Amino acid sequence: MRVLLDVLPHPIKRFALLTVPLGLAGCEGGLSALAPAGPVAADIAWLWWAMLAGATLLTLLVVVLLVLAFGPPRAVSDRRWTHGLGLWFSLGILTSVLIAGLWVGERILPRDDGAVEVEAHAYQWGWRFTQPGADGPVETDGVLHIPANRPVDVLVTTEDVIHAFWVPRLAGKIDAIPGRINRLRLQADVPGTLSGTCAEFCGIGHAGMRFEVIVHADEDWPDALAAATGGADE
Ligand SMILES: [Cu+2]
Repeated sequence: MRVLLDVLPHPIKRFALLTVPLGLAGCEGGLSALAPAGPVAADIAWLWWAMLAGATLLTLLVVVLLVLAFGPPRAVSDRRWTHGLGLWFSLGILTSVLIAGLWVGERILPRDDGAVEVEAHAYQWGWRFTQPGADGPVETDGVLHIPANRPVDVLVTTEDVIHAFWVPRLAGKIDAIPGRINRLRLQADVPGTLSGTCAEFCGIGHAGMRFEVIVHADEDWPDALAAATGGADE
């Protein structure tokens, strides 16, 4: 990094010093998919980095070609440029990213393996969750309670317009569609509180359509559900 800053012109150096820390700061925090808190999110974060690496290599190829185009003419065969770099290099990277995407997409699918099932019901503008308690379903507003270290399937639906359920540190996002139930697999490594949000613009109250996911130790989960009183008041 120091070497890079030494060779950069002064205005670019100042811009980089200002923007790089700000950009990296955006990768932390409650709604960052790059701070995974479970195996599904870890797979997705890994894919994100793989795609970034592929995009970086392709961008470097274009930049190098651009720099060479402004330099003195060189004797390089057309075949090497078009077949070697233009075709095989690009195709190799795009194929690798495609395979990685298919592999991760397959790994994070819900399976018929006895996962805990909870329901997420979206409305303008909030979330109502239903969890399986010892004495019947437990409804909560704005707070989803799940056990740690167990696969959880969230059955997502809505009563009005399209919303999207997203807990970036646990899984990808999935649409909530009127008249349909969509299933999303997630899993949390350790107990704690995570943030979730609606990820589909759904009207004037969309920006405030946040919710919490409280992850309990597996043995504490039944008691936590029994104590849940229906609101974000724990
Ligand atoms: Cu929304």
